[in-house]
Amino acid sequence: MTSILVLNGPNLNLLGTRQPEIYGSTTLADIEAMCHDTAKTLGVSVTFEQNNVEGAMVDLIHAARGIQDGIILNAGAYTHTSVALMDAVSSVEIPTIELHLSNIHAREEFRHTSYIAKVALGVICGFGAHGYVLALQAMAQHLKASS
Ligand code: CA2
Repeated sequence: MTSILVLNGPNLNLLGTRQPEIYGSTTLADIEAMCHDTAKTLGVSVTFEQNNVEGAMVDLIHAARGIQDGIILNAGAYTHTSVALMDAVSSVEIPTIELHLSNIHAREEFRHTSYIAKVALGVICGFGAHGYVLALQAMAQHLKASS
């Protein structure tokens, strides 16, 4: 079965508890449940992870090699700073969709830069928690078309 890693970065464990005006009131546990429901309808399997540590995220991306067919990556603030995550994504050669809850281009200037976008298949942002559903649909479609 096609398997997709959904990897979330720093502070996303706080979703639904603070700043609902920016990130909504859905918790990460709600999003995980949505991803598993969506995966079921798409006929794929999802592994859902969150980590606050950049190096641990690099390790999770490396561990996906040969196991996961696609990665959906909300790297949080590391999106805008991490050459290490960019290199990890390009080294494993697994199609990766960059995902954000908020529209990073409508926010502060420093959020307009993404190291992940340079090596990503595509980018989805601004649709809140529904973005995870959109990203899973897009990845499942991409993997089907390229198999
Ligand atoms: O919009 C997104 O998904 C972001 O990746 C979220 C990151 C931010 O640094 C990116 O620029 C865009 C921040 C995640 C922080 O999540 C919180 C959730 C609730 C309360 C505080 C932070």
